[in-house]
Amino acid sequence: MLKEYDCWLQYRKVTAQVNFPKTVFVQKRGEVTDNAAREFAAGIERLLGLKLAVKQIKTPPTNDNAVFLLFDDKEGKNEKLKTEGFKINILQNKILITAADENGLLYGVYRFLSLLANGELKYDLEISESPVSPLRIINHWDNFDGTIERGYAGNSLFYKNGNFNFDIKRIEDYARLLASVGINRISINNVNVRDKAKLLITKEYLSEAAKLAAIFRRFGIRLLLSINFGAPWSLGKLPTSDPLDASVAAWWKERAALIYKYIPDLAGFLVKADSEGEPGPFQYNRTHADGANMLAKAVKPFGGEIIWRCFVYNCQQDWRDKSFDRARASYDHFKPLDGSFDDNVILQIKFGPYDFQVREPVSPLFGALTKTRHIMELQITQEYTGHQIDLCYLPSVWQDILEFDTSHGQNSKIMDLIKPYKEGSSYIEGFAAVVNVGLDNNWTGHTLAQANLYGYGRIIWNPCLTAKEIAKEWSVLSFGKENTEQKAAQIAEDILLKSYRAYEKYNAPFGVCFMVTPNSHYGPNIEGYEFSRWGTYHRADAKEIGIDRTKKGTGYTGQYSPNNESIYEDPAVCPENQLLFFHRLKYDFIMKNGKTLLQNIYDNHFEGYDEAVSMTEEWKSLSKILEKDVYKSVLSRFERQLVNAREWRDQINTYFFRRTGIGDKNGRKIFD
Ligand code: GCV
Repeated sequence: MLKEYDCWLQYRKVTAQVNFPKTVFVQKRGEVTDNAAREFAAGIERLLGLKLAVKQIKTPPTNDNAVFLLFDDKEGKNEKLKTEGFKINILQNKILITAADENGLLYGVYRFLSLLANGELKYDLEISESPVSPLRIINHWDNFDGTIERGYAGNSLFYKNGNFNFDIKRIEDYARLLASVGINRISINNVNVRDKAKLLITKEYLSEAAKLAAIFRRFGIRLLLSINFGAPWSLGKLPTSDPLDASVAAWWKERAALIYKYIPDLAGFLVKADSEGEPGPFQYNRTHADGANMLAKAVKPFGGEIIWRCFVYNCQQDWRDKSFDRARASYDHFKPLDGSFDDNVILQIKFGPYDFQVREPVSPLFGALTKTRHIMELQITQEYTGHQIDLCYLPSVWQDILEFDTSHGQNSKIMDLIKPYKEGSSYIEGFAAVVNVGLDNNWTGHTLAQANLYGYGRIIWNPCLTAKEIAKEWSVLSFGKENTEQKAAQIAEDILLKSYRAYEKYNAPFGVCFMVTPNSHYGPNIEGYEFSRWGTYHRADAKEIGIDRTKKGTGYTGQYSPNNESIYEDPAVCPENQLLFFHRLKYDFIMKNGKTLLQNIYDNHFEGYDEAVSMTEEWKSLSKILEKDVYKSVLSRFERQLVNAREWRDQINTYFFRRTGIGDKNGRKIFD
């Protein structure tokens, strides 16, 4: 029985694999610890039907047969337990969960419960873990009217009609889901801070935000607020928001003091500046370092940080002008500023140079910034990957990103660079991702899209986990492992693992990007962005397609380390899935499999659709096994996905057939 609302925390009844003590001793510390003990007892009650007695202690009794939730007393100094880490020991007469700190204890509790749920507890088991990414952030793009920018799972959990509006129980359940996969920060409002959202940093709204902060706090999650850089002018009625103007700096200091009165442990501000119409320092001829540092000084006395987005580009481009390349923008703006940011500024860089495309290269800023703290931004919500109608399992995307080698040196893959920041090294401090949840009962619209939220938490906790391992974990936790549940879990895992490749095949070919319907970003519109101001062109004509980003073209390849530059410069060695991002090629360009580019485009589109059909068929094999409503809701998404995949296949194939006049070598149907 799958309860969609519970996601991966199903906690179905199991038999204890080890002798289970009836008392929990928990070392006194703070409210996250109290919550960890509550979560432990509640989880055990659901899993084993056992009511535990929870007792607080100062120092652990030595000879009791009990569960112990303890802290490593040498907190911070202990070699083995790193920040937010934990250790689980199952002994003959006791169960020990020892943690470095309060968050670590909570994570240890969830890990223990998932081991029990999966039947993996045994005597002498010892597990020790700590998160690889220090910052594990969720970004909400929720608006105060209750809508969610790029949200596909119902309205906001936080707002309605211009005000806060939330169900405490639901927020608590949400915090539990996030904490169970290790999330430790959350921004609660859209980075486009418009209309009433500008009032979030005023007394009236802060008192409500503080209530949310209190819920998340118990789960070890600190709040971030997205702020509008123009607030001194628009809210404070100052004549300017110039970051170097003393009255502006003073306004922010005062504002920060007010905000921290309401939320003393606020993690800081998230800022989208000079981007897609949002105000920023450029308006005053100031740099982004000027802007970020001014804010950083305002929050510094309270231990706050400024997360400053690098999604800065000209969105008023003239499509006629071929000299300008949007892909260059982040690096061109931010690389020269490396080293000029205060130590409580963290740059948030989208994983690719464009915008969460189905396939694009990893941003050249990673590996290039050595004197500035930074994190990577991902998108869990499926803006370009099917709107949670089409299935697209995103850990497959993220695994490719983590495997990207920034310089082909020693330990220079993205996954190797994730560590706490140290000056002089290009360390990535963690991740932020735009979340995919809303008020839908199953949180994510498509039930299988829950795997993307789960997968985000898991992969940033441990970037060595593969997409396959995560799919397996999620499927078993969600569908179960007894009798027919096992088949459902197996099929869910299988479908998840096929889904990204299928989606990529029927989408824009070989990393050329942006053939989507303008604004909505769902479904094909091959020339939808060709003659617009957004700077995302493919420039297909009768003979060629793609942008030349080599030295002879826009020079974008030069932003990478020399090794990568030479790989991307040459179409013969450039990864084929990004070929058209870097090169302008003739349709008869011969690819590694000996077939032309055009024939590969046709093949992928026929195959992509066929793969969507076969995933649907696999799902149908569960018709007698699954609860009707779960089965039907997912099936109806697959049915819609087939319509979309067919549209992509036929529009792309017809477009290139009309352009070239060359048909499919295998004689499959292309509409003319
Ligand atoms: C929040 C893309 C999206 C926008 C989003 C923007 C951003 O352009 O389409 O909806 O705005 O990215 O990341 O700021």
